[in-house]
Amino acid sequence: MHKISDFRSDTVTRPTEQMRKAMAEAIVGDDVLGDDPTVQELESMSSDLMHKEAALYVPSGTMGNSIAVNVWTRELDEVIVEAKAHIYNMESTSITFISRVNPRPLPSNRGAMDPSEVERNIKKPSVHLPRTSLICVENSHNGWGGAVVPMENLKAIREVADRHDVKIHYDGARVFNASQATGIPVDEYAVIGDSIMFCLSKGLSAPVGSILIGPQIFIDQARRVRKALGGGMRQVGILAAAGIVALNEMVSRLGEDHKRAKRLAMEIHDLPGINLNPAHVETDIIIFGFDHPELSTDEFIIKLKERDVLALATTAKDIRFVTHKDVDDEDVERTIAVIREILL
Ligand code: TLP
Repeated sequence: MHKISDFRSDTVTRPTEQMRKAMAEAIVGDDVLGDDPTVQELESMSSDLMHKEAALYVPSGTMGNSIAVNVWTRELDEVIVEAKAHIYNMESTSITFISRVNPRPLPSNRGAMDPSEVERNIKKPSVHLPRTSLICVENSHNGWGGAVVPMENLKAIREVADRHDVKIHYDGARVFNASQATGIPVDEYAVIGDSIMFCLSKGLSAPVGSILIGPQIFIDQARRVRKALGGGMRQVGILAAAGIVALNEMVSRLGEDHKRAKRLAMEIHDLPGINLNPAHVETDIIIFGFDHPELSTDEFIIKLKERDVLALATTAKDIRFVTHKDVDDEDVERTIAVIREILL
């Protein structure tokens, strides 16, 4: 009997045995009072890794991004975001809800915004116009099917930001995937952002948690905002212990996920109803357009589920599969066979 092959997200990954052991044995303190040694170890490992001054353990990527926007902006400001960015589309309007700033979405080429368009959208503040205080970049880019935004593009946007004294927040939920795909070390990506957030709970398989990293003065304020949002956690070294294992053990295996995503994409891209360029599958995410003469997107998802394959419809016309450590080669081969059976 096969198991359920769950491709909905890399967030579904279960903690490893090593993580569970580390969690059981974690030395803890009260992190809101600032004395949980395991959280401190995870935070200093993270800031060292990214070559920045300080880091803050937060419950989720959404909270990390929300805090960053809040610290870098004030009311009446504007934030430039890429039109399909997670921070703009998938975080329940946190930019406006929490920080009451105006998002300015810009189009892109697979996540890479045109630097001159970015520059054109930096406002000269006036009584009519908001001040542009922040640009958000995302890499790898979830909404663009795990696309890796080219480093030259990110550097050009950094130059624009520097010319106009605007900050950059880097949503690096999957920066380790980008780094595995390109061979560029994560700290080189981190240089692009004044702050960067990465997730421990996606491909890296920790049960909970993300890290926000930046200058000490930014993190000091971020810590206060985290508390205000209810994100101060007490003996949370229990969870941070799994994060330490994630950073030590799980980064180097992400390439396996990318290979499996590529294999799946290569085998299904030319089936009826699927609109997918396998060359666009660069990391662990596959997003394809679905337009079948007999099956709606929802019907296709249901047929997959009846065969113990889980995927997500991200829009009425798009479907997402994500590979991760809990779907192995056998899951991928079985899923290819299931998709062929449904569509042919
Ligand atoms: N993405 C989740 C869902 O929200 C869609 C997923 O399954 O991929 N930035 C990026 C680029 C993300 O992909 C996500 C999560 C987040 C931020 C937010 O992280 P969490 O879920 O920890 O709040």
